[in-house]
Amino acid sequence: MGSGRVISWEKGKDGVLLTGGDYRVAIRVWAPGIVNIALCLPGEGEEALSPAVVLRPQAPQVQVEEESDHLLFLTGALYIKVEKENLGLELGDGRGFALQGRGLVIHGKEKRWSFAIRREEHFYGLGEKTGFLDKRGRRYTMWNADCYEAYNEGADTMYASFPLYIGVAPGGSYGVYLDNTFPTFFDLGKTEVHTAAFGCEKGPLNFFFLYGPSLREVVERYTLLTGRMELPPLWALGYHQSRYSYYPQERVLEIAREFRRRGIPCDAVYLDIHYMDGFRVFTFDRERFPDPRGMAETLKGMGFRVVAIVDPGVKVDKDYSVFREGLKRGYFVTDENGLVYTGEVWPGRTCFPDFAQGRVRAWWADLHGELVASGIDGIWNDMNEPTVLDAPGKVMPAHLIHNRDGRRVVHEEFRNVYALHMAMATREGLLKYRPGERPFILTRSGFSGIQRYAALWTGDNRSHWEHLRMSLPMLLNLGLSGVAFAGADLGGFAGDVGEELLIRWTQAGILYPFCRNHSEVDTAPQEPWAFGERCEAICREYIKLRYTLLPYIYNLFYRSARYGWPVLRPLVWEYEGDENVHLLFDEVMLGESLLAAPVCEPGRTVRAVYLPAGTWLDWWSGRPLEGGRYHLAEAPLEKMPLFVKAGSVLPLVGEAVRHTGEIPGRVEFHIFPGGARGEYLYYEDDGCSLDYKKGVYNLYKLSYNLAGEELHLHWEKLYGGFPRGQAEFRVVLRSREGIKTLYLNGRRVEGSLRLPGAPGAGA
Ligand code: MIG
Repeated sequence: MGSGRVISWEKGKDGVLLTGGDYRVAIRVWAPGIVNIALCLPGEGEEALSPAVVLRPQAPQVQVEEESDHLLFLTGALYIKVEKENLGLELGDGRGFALQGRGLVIHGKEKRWSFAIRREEHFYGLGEKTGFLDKRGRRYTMWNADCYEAYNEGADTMYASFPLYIGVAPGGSYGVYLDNTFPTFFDLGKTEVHTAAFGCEKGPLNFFFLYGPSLREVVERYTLLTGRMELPPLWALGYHQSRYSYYPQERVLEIAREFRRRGIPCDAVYLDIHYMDGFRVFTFDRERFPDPRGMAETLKGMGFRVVAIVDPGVKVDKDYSVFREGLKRGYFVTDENGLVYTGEVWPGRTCFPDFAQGRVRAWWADLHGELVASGIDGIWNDMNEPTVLDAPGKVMPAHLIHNRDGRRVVHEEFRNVYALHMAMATREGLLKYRPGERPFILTRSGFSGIQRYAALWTGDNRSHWEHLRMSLPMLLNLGLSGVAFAGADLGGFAGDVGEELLIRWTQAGILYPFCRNHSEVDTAPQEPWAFGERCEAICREYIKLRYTLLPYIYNLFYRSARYGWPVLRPLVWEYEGDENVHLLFDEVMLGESLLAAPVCEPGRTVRAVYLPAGTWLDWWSGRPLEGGRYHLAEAPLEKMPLFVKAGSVLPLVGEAVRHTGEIPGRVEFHIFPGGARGEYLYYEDDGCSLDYKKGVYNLYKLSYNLAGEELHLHWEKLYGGFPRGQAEFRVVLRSREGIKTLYLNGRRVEGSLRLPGAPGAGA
């Protein structure tokens, strides 16, 4: 145990290199509040950063002072103290935040850093892990693997890995991102109750300390480091219907028609693996789908998009051009002798594209041409851990070889970023064949940084009440791990859903940033109408609510793209100072204004809801409730407790729509008066193209203040780059209690209130 002491140190332009007996540690400040700490062992060079990292060091000023037993770095708000004796680190801001390191430990093959767990500290992040919101007391491994059988609260590895944890304590918050794509571990007080440790056996012990001091700032820094999402197309935020599998094409059309006939809004239907010819990727089964293009056009006419599944595995079949080409050009993963590896997946014997190679990604991107030409709008990447059905643990051998453009990389090192690279290729393909349009990619597997390319769903959950409940903390922690665009299969994938579960799951599911109903082959029907009128009516109402909220949700996506903030948030995000919410896993906030308490147990018709300080309005009745305490909320089957913070301004869709294509022109602002003032920053663009990156969008600010019986509204165009934006916005006062007169920008308003928007197409 132990790691020896610092023998010498030298200062570089962005940090310090410490040399011990048999190791070196580089400490570099990358940006204010982002410190990189990398260990180098003898014989190891400094390893390149993983593709998760997109930030480049900005080298802020660092001052170093040496004392007999320690070194002290001063940089911006932070100080870093390094004990020479054992490399103990102390990081702090001198204003309440202080984190004590427990030193570096190299023990056999294992190397790890650790920090003392602080008083009342809770741990979040870690991406897609099951269990409750706070991960304290648990140990997790980062290793992408199918977890169909092991999908439960105690699961260790999952489909996607995010080697990030966040510690929140009264003194302030911090995060640690470990940039190593090999299997890594996070032991947050399990082995040693008062120690949070993280490390690995292989690959670099290279981590980034992310300072807060608020949770929000930690996530902002993490997403500065690993990137933020791009704006998805608006249709991707609607309600989506999927099943393993809808076929033939007549059945797909029938599903779409059912939605329209029943007046249930929906934006997309999914093609699962049965659309392919013998599960060969990039083909259609021509008997089941004689005319995919015609089908897609009919669907488009009804306001539907089509998302098709694409797995990485390529069927071994000498008459199949994708296989022949891939084999001839050396595009598949091989063993150390260059022999192509095959494993069993749906098509039978299957090869796996080596996405580490740039030319393989370019080839894969090109293969999407025909899917796009067939009218496919979005791509769904599954089995991309990758999963091999006949391999031990469904994981291909660790010693297989990837070729990272000239450098041989073993599968054990590349596996965790396999799906990330596949998503890069898929994105290239969609951009190539539909230039200027926002790609929509859904992925099962991933790694830190996946948020730049794809939305993520949490894989093969089950139609069990526990899985409905578990979806909330999973999505909350994904949101804190940079993946704001995430969802769980609404209704549950495996097993048979029942009426009550589908109702409760639809109520909760409309809050998921990615909202898709999906279920496994041979399970009970799971469409909103599967259980008769009562269920259908309730599901319809909640799916409609999703569409009512879409402008607000879209604006949350805008904020996520800009700042990395989650869309679905744990209460601790908004009320970090309120210790009552630190463990709350079954209440969620959709942005800063809406708080929902989904019912996750059968037979419940009331539930306890904690409301944080302030006044909250019951969404359904408008009744005000005082926060800072628990309330018992009525929750009959048709009601999910939902609250809006008094003082909020929300952009909502005023009329019922059938799909997102009908939203433009129908946005209105709803004011929920409360307190003396409120404001809202409204973002608007075309919802589909990449023009927003060139400034084609509008930004408005609507604010109000309540002075006695006068409500003063201020409407301001902060930026106007999208002349085809909505021409006029209606304002709805959700309560006029105590309000006698209305003013807009200083002028008294009689009658209905309308705000001027964009100048229109002519401008
Ligand atoms: O389980 O493509 O997680 O969503 O429907 C077999 C078939 C493979 C796993 C995915 C699931 C999908 C299914 N796939």
